[in-house]
Amino acid sequence: KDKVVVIMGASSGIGAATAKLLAEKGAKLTISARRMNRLEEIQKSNVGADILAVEADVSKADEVQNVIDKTMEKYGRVDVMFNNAGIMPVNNLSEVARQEWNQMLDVNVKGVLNGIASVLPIMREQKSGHVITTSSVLGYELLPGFATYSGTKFAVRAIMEGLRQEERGNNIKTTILAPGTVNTELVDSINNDEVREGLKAARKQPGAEMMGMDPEEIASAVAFVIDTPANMAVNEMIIRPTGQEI
Ligand code: NJP
Repeated sequence: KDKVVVIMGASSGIGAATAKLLAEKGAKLTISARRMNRLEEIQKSNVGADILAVEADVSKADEVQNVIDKTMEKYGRVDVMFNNAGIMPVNNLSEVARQEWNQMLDVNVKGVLNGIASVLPIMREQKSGHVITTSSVLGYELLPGFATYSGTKFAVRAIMEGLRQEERGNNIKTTILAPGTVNTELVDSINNDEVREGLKAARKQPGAEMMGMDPEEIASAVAFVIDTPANMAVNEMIIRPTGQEI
């Protein structure tokens, strides 16, 4: 309650669900993504809540910095930075999909670094802050076809643990959020037709409810870590659907 929370990748899925939940809880929000129409829908469905919407492509450092500058203009502080934007245009390495590799590195890795860089000076000055970054169970495990995506999520985990070690003395908390399958639009970013349609079909199979979570369920976990007392930081959260193998 009352915390200033910036959510990158807030236009759908986990980010949008988190924005809605935190708005209900009375947080002061900045929501960001490329699709402004989606961000405006979130604003409209939470009339009375403090929600600033700022367009940004997380792979562009100046656009991420602008999100934080606008947040400072409106609220004067940043308590939580949620680096949640991500894409998953997976393919086997043999496809030599250079463009997909670049996109994944730009959004999933550099996007997170851009987010961290833009809030660190502020959080150090405040002598408090919390950086939450969405990795994945694939930041711990490997699956054929997902090697590059996994690589980006392993990288994010390393960056976040480095941040924890460097900034723990400055009262800056870090949380790595590592979900298993969440029923969001992420599946649409898969370029490999077979993988994408296979995953979509799996959502309709009997028992699918034990193999996938709703973004609202992940949002409640994010709200929990934001609410922890000052002396307690949940540094890693692996959240799988109960029936998921990897
Ligand atoms: O997916 P989705 P999720 N610049 O597609 C934004 C991780 N994860 O909620 O720009 C700025 O509904 C995009 O906004 P827009 C996953 O890797 C998921 O599932 O308008 N924003 C949208 O708001 C990711 O890190 C699962 O297109 C950019 C958001 O990112 C996080 O969860 C499992 C952007 C994606 O929302 C949220 O994904 C797992 C850019 N260049 C990890 N590109 C899962 N769903 O199963 C994309 O282990 N966005």
